[in-house]
Amino acid sequence: MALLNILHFPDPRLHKVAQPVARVNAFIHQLAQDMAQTMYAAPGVGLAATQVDVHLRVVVIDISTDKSQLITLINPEILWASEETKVWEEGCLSVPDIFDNVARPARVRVRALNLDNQYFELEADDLLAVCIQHEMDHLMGKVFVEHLSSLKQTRIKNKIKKQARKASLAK
Ligand code: K1U
Ligand code: ZN
Repeated sequence: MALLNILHFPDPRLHKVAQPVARVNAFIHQLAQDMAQTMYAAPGVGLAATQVDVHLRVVVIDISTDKSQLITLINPEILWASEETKVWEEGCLSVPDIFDNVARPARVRVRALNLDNQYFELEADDLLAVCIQHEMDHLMGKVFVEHLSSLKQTRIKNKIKKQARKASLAK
């Protein structure tokens, strides 16, 4: 197993569109394992392959408190989304220390392949629904801050630049 490097916004590679997985093979098994280890170590509750610079439609999620409910979604598709929306304060491992409110459908039904190459369906609400949609945005090259106003996006970019300047001075 390996810890993978997580790309940080505004890295342009976060905007690449991920390609469908053609075959769930040993490479995908290893990738999913490494992504899960990276997510748990961060720590986070989700990770998309895009965030580790692999542009394939693979997502891992575990919203449990004891790391016991790992879900791997390969080639996920939203089959249904509720009209009702819910606002949730989101964070992102690719945008450290930034949290903001995003409105998304409150419930979704998703279909995906698992690591045994079998389709399964999942209906989700609350944090799981938020997380699935947030990770599927990553696969489309979209970072959650792009749901925010352009004023907020500019402020976030300035804050990140300031953090980077501070970090390079500390070296
Ligand atoms: O995609 C990512 O960067 C992962 C992201 C998922 C997410 C969380 C909350 C709302 C929307 C999407 C994170 O995991 S951010 C870190 C986080 O939320 C968390 C970290 C430790 C314990 C519990 C939550
Ligand atoms: Zn994210």
